[in-house]
Amino acid sequence: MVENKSAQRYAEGVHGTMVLALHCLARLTLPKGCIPLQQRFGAFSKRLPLFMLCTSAQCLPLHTRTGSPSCLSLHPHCALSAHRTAGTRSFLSRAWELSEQPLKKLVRRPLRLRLEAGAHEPMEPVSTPYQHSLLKDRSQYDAEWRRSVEDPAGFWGDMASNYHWEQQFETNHQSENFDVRKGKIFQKWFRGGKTNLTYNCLDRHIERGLGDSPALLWEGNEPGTDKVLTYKQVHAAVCQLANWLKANGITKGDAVAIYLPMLPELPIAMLACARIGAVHSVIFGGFSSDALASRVKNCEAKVVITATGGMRGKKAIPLKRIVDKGLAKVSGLVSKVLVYKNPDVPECDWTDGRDVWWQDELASQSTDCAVEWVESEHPLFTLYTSGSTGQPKGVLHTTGGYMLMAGTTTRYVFDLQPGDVYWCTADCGWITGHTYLTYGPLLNGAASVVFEGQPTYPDAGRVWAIVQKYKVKQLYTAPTLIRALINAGDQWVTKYDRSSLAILGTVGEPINPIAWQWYHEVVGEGRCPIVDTYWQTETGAHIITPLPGVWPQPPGCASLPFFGVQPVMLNEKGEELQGAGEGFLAVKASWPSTLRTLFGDHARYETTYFQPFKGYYFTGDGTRRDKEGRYWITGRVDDVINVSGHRIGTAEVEAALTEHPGCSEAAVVGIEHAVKGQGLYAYITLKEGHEYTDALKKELVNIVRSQIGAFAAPDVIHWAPGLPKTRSGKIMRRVLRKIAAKEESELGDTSTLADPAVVDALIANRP
Ligand code: 6R9
Repeated sequence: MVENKSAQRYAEGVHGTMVLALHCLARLTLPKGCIPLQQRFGAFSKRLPLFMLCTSAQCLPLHTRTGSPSCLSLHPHCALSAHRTAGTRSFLSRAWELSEQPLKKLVRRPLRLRLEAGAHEPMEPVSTPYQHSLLKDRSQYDAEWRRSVEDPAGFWGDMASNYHWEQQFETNHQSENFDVRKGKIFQKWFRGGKTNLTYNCLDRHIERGLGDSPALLWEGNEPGTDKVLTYKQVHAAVCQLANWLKANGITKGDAVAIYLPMLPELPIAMLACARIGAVHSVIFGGFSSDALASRVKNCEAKVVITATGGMRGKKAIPLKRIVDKGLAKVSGLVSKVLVYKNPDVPECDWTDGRDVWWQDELASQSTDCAVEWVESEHPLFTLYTSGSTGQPKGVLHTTGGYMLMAGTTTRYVFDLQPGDVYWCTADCGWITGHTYLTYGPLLNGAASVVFEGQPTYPDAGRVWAIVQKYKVKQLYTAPTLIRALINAGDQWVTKYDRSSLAILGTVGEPINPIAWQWYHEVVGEGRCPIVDTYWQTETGAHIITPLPGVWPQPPGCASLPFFGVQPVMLNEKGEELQGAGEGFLAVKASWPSTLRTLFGDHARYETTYFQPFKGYYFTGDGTRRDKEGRYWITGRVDDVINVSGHRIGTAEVEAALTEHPGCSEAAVVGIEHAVKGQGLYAYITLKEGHEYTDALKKELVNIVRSQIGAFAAPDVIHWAPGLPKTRSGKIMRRVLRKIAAKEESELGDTSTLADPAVVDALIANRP
């Protein structure tokens, strides 16, 4: 039982939502509208004498376990406290319920409420003692940040001296136009400089005697399968592949598509491209053949590097088969497919003349390959990400600025130093696997863990077994995985030695405070600062992030800008808001790793990022800023949904659904999901003559799987003979979101709907 003295109540605003969390003891009279847990959970709830009220109307207790005291997963954006129960390291979390109107009013007024003597406010910043190796304290950060924005060329010029430049850049190396009214948007960093990212990741360390240190620590899908590659070994493999690429006609500026599982060959392929100035485009192994084809076509890849297949838990993914299918749709473009024979998935089809084996071809290549020195603004990679229209965007990053931000953020945010064992659980198919699995750690001479498998295979202890095995010092992962591991139970964590851990990071979506606290308390035993890093594919590197040990960290807060980044909070009119409040998150000036364009579509680049608020880069996210100037990211404000930290454009999913011959119209919205953060909820209108059946639901889900990938499959299909549209024919997504969230009492004004009756029909039709 939770002891009386530890009962707490507080109200906290996060995500613009005022939340009143009531931790009631059984004796307390419940306010109207609060449903006792007992009622919801039956006998299990007897161990949770707690009640919660939430005005966001989104907070529902979603997961329970009947084992030892455990956590309930909650609405990911809500602030809530958790405290340890006597005698166990587990947390009891709180269930949330909807409150009724009078209480809402009460809650909305002050930010924090104290409702009972002895209550305390648990969401205070957490101080986790840690001595940062570069920054003494907050005032040093303040001074350096100020210099970085007042004298960007000087500041980044100094930082750049940590890297090798074959040709020194000019003193005044930086220029930009961030304002569409003044002409074309551009950003240039390190003008006149020539460098090479792979040289800086590998050769530089070998030259200073780190050649025999581990660079990549590969952990295979099956426990017990592993491989250590030193800097020298990675260098040799990179050179062999770089030589093969050259021998096959790839030169500076050519595009190479990479579709590989998480084998060491994946970062090696990226580094090989960068060594010769080729532009890599990594396509996530979860993408379907259609998605692969559209990306290969868009980036104009001449070569595809793939594998026979890859293992995810017990499942084999036939990557080569997907490539064959995809390339059939873009015939004539790709001249060579280099196939890594993965012994776990040995079979695949073969196209003579086009397909060649990695193992055969590379063995005869030299392990030395001259570096191609490239201008600082030479393209490094394109990476496709979802936007608010159907067509994915090819985000293009260039060499010098990206290198500087990748190296510097990794050094400061993870306090990463040569020899550290660092593990980022992301796949290289996403930006995090580029900046913080490959380039950032290698630029800093660290050992980066590359994990092929699934974090819960063969059991829920795998992550912690890997931490113990490699003595991981910095662990970087996503809130969705943290939530999944919370649900598995603390015993999986505590079974393994985590004493090597020093810093814990998260990325991909706002982290709910309960997940934050579990990560801090259970995983890190209260010793490890948590860095909740906010950034995007487009920003190339962290832009708002804590720095470990430099200031106390409130759970769920991305906090302060990294060096060189000037965030602003804007209102709808694009005016900068001062002080505490809430608004749109934008950035005022260029930082070194800003995306330079969308490949082949500079106009879309300007429209997407620079048109919405003139003079600013618009992130697409909302933010809250507290009176201490800290930023709390509140999530996307556009039609992009964040599922398990993966960005999915609603328009992309809608386009796939309407490919079905029976589908007349589709509208997709996000719903809260306990583990994934957000899930996809699709409203479907069928064409005349088609029947609303369960079999058809399956077909619709399958079409999304095949056009985009399984991770984008809708969680719910809601039959919608009519959609709520304005008289001008625009779908009112707000109404769809409310119905999906079962918040129809909060639909708001529907008077502009062409046919308000469709709303009732949709509610009646709810699956
Ligand atoms: C790195 C990455 C970017 C979107 C971004 C935002 C969300 C990422 C976050 C976060 C709150 C954080 N996001 N990190 N939201 N707190 N620490 O995830 O890139 O796949 O392009 O997604 O993810 O909504 O706009 P990407």
